[in-house]
Amino acid sequence: MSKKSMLQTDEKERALIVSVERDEELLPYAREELIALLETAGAEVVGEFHQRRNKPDVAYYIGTGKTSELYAGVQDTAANLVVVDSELNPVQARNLEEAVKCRVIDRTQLILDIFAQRAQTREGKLQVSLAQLTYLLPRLSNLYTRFERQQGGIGVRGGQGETKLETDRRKVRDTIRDLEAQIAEVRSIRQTQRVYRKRLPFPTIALVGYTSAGKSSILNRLSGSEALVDPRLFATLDPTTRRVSLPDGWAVLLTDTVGFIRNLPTHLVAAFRATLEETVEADILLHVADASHPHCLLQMQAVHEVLDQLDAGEKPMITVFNKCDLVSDRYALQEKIADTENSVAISALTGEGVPELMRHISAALQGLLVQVNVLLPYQRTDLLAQCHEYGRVEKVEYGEYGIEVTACVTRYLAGHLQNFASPEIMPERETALAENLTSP
Ligand SMILES: Nc1nc2c(ncn2[C@@H]2O[C@H](COP(=O)(O)OP(=O)(O)OP(=O)(O)O)[C@@H](O)[C@H]2O)c(=O)[nH]1
Ligand SMILES: [Mg+2]
Repeated sequence: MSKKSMLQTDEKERALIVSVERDEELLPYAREELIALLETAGAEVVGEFHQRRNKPDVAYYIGTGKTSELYAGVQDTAANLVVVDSELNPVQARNLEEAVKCRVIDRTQLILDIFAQRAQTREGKLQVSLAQLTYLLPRLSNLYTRFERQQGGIGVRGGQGETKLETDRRKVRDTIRDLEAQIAEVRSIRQTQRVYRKRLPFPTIALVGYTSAGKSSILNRLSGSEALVDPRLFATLDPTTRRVSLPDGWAVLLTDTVGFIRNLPTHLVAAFRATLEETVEADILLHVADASHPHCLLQMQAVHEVLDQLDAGEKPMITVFNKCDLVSDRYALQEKIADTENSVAISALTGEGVPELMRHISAALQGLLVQVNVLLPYQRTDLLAQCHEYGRVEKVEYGEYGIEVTACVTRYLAGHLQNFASPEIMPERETALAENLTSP
């Protein structure tokens, strides 16, 4: 990692977590997830404060009484970080930080920080920086307050500090514009690669799902590749595409990408929108869910919400209940499958259910294929080769007028072949052939 992340300092952060939850049932789940996020970011959780309230406090997020308790908690545990399990508005963040005399960050910042640690490609890094700066802009003045408190305000006090704040706001806005321009440039390069990929008439499948559901493990299992698999959250950030051969002879392109999470920060969805949209532009979505997770259905719902935001909610989808090796209640698993259209239970770890998943993929592919009947001129054996490579050839006859081919191919290839559609009657066949020979 070249750049030190916001969270990681030389010492391990000692974090106190704070949450306000209306739904008592959700509390343990939200708590566990926040702890997992903190561990992923490399911090140690030294204490917890939970409050059940209908609505967070406008000024402090938690009530004033709880704020005093939190201040005492910070002193007792020598915490150097308070993490709030929600998105704080700039005023709440400032007030709380002043009251507890400790750095306060929210769940959004924590997730942005993890993304910053994870980003590998130039595009990934640019997108994370953009999300971070967009988040920071309305909160810049908080940083100054923090700085004044820590540094005794020397050099940033009063009017001078204000002027500096304005200058810095301008600088941040300029940097945001610059980042957007750079992202647009990187994107146009990727667009070219994508057009090239689209020219290959392989059907495309995208793995989507909650973070840590096992998407990369499934990519590895199906393609024999070695994408990064990690128990920590958001192991994968940048999309990876692999070719997968199905037992019935078809090949598909399978793309693995960033996982989703409940309340995925809007800044991140916005910054990653292009990457995500490209991914979900696939012909079929493979929605991977962790069947062993106690809140599997809640996680699936969160995934559907993000997909809806990306206008991909209506795509053909196979739901994959993964990690079935960890599920002891097989009856409950069967119920999940029965309740979810086009779903299958697998274990990427043991391979259980993988043949059935392959069958589901093959069946979904059938919906994308069309049967063509063409008469190819002898000069276009390249098209016959493409039918063999990317489709299934059912009949080939070398005749006087050309090569008669019946094949099942993707719609894309069928589009290319339609110029050669085989006419039924001989005189028309001659006309067609003549046209074919003159077409470019
Ligand atoms: N027991 C069991 N563990 C699994 C299975 N599939 C994945 N895992 C584990 O779950 C963890 C997350 O797996 P990944 O494949 O990295 O999950 P992912 O969905 O790609 O996660 P992100 O990239 O972080 O969004 C790893 O520790 C895997 O070893 C499975 O079928 N059974
Ligand atoms: Mg992954």
